[in-house]
Amino acid sequence: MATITYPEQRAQTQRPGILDWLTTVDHKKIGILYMVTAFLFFLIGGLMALVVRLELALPGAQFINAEQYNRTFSLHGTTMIFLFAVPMLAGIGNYLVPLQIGARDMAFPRLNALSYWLYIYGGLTIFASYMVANGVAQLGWTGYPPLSNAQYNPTVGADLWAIGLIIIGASSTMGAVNFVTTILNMRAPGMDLWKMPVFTWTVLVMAFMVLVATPMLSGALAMQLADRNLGTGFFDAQRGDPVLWQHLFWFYSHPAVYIMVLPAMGVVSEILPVFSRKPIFGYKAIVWSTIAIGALGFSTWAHHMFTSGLPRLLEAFFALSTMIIAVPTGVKMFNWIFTMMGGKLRLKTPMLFTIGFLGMFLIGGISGVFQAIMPLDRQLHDTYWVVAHLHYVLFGGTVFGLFAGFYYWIPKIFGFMLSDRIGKVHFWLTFIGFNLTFFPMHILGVLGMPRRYFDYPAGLGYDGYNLAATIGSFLIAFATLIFMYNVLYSGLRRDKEWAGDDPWEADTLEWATTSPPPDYNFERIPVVKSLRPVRDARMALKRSGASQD
Ligand code: HEM
Ligand SMILES: [Cu+2]
Repeated sequence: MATITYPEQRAQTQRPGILDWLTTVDHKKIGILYMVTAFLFFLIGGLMALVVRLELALPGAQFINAEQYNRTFSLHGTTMIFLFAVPMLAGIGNYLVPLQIGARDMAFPRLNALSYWLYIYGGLTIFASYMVANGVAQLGWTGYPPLSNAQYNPTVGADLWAIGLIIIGASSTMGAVNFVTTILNMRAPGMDLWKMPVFTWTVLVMAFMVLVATPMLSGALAMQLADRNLGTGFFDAQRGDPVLWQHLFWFYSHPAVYIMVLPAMGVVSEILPVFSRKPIFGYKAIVWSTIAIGALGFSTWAHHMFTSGLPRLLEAFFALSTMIIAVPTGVKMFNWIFTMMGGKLRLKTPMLFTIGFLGMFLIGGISGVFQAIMPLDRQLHDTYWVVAHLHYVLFGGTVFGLFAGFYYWIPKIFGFMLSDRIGKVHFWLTFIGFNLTFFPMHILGVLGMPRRYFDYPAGLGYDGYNLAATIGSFLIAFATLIFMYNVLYSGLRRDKEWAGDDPWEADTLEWATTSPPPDYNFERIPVVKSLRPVRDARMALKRSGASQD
């Protein structure tokens, strides 16, 4: 296997200029562009969250009015879901999938670049509504009618919101076509589907979900645009049915939760075995449960609509299907726990974030089962309980998984190790800040504090919990600054700690090439004989007594 070190390789290739980045069709560069852009949107969405939390720190209006509040939290939700979480995972997938399957690039490199640039275009369209007077949509991230009907919200902001989302949908559909084709057709010799790394599996299932779910949202948005601008009445209470929007929206947006969470589950499934020094427990069970989640994910959407007056029988169906989907998730949980049991755990930063993921996602999953119980949901619906639940899933799950992945793969992507000491500070501050922010929201929800309100009266027992949540959110922000400092510090210091090809003694093919990989990924396409080809090579080398450089 090639063992050119990073500095030598850097000397061989020229430093890439800005034009090189703007015109690139290399999946690795596109992956990095995706990740950097999505991280910027995470910062922007995070700033909006801080504004929301500052407003709610104390009872009474603080520094923004109700309308500004509505815009801010709406754009926070939209940004975090559509411009941060989904594209960030597409970025990691873009970078890693070809490497993990031993391919030289994605199947359609130009389409890949087009997906990325459409994502920018869609993001700018959504944010362009800031430039228009009264422009920014304030419909929540769900755009429910009647609020989104023209007579209640005649601004062009709601149109830009919908158009931007349609563009983003086109981008992720193209990305999904690319992933499916790449994974099904371009695997290294010997890598049948059952020797494919779990992360690649999760990206495959995620891509199928995108292909099925996204057209539903795009169609619904087009109908909403027609209602607003062409005088149709699909979602009008007199001529059409506002609840139809809810069905179409959640037919996309419930699967979207798994679109955001499955690849994060893939990330932790890569890290757990490597940092437990054991093979993953029950590989096939993990893959089958991924497929099951992908399929069942389409049968639960109306659990978001228990208060919209569905027929009782339908409600019962959706309550049941929601509880059933907890089963494959539980299967995974046990697989992960058994992977750690009896292993030699290495508690480095990637592993800490992975364990954080397991705990936080478990809490989010359990609070979700609470909401599946219809009579209970009548009480919890549209309270802060839901805000707590969704952040335990999307922050505790996706974001913790992402940070685990960053600490694990940045050495591969850039060639240097991140400081583990600073990483641990980052982890603990995030962990404490996260729980301080979102755990009290469960209690606020049970006490009846409604979500999406810009204020609350004193004396209802809300004050202390809200203040705690605001303090926690600033801890998260501080932790994120520490992460950025870590990347800069570890990357810019003179005595950088070089990663080498395989710093973690890992299993999967991305560790078989140099860090960072050359343009063509692999000098020779590796031949795969098991689930852990890099470990096989390492063991063979050890047996033959040769020293590994
Ligand atoms: C950086 C830390 C974060 C903080 C402090 C935070 C805070 C909040 C708060 C307080 C709300 C409720 C606003 C309201 O109901 O009036 C909210 C809503 C929301 N957040 Fe976050 N959030 C954070 C990160 C995230 C992340 C990472 C995601 C997704 C990946 C996310 C997705 C959402 C969504 C979808 C909503 C619902 C918006 C709506 O109801 O329309 N948040 N956030
Ligand atoms: Cu759902």
